[in-house]
Amino acid sequence: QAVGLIGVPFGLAASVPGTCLGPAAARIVGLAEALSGLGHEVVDRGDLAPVRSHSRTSRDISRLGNHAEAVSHWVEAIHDETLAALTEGQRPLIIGGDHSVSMGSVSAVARHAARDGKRVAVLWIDAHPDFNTPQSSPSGNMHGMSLAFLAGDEDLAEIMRGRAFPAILPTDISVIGARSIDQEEQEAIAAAGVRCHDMRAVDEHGIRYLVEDVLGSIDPTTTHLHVSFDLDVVDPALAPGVGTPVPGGLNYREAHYIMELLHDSGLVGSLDVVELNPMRDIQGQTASLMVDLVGSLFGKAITLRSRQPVGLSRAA
Ligand code: DIR
Ligand code: MN
Ligand code: MN
Ligand code: MN
Repeated sequence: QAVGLIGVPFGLAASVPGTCLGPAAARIVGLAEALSGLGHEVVDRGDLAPVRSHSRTSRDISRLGNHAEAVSHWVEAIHDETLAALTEGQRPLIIGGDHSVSMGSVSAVARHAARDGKRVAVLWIDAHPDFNTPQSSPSGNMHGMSLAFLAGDEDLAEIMRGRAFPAILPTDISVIGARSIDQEEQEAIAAAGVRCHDMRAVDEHGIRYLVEDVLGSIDPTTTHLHVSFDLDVVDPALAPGVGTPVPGGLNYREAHYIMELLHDSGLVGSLDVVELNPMRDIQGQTASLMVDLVGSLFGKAITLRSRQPVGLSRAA
């Protein structure tokens, strides 16, 4: 299956400017070449620009968060392009941009999966669970609201301007690597029943146990798995090129091991990699790490080995 590469040069939903340069940096350090080097056919769909005429409502949505109008236009454009990639039979790979891009990509994935009679499970690999709402957000930055939007928050639904998609069930959402969670956000996650494996869980159980826990419940005949990787999940010492660095993140091997296990599972149907901020990066270090991590998810292995899939196939 060809990889449908979509660049999203948008960063107004984050607090720190610069993630709009993410796709350019990813291309410069050789993202497409890394994938084709692993034997994948890559259809580079280019970088998106928003089309304002998509708007279906004149309603004022500015109360939803900072730059809500711009976020909405971009989310629409991302949604439509991701849906087109899926319809053309490609496996979408979305390069951000800030994490609001996942509102567009995952909503499209959910819509496409529903046509095939499937639902969507989301694995959110991030220092933040991004489960704030316009009411709970301390910052008003909409990249901290993406997962709440995808879980069906009714106010945030206005971002889609009439496009409907099946909300992701909270029980189909897993977070790995969280270590910065706002008070109300914490309560909302617990109330919804989202599976949240924070950094302490990584300490206590290790990556393999947690990834098995996430994948173990996924039956590929009924469920499409979308992975959303926020580079700030990695420790800032290794990934300085992000807008909101938080100490105590994944180390190099932990980050790669997640991607390797995901590859071995054969379950990943779509991926976004977000929050690369080249303005904060040091000599392309984080951009290169991004490309290497994507490589691990797409089959790069240290040595030749047979796949040892975790999850259902292992239990069976
Ligand atoms: C914070 C930061 N929870 C907020 N979120 C970030 O503004 O809602 N997400 N940085 O990646
Ligand atoms: Mn299909
Ligand atoms: Mn995020
Ligand atoms: Mn984050």
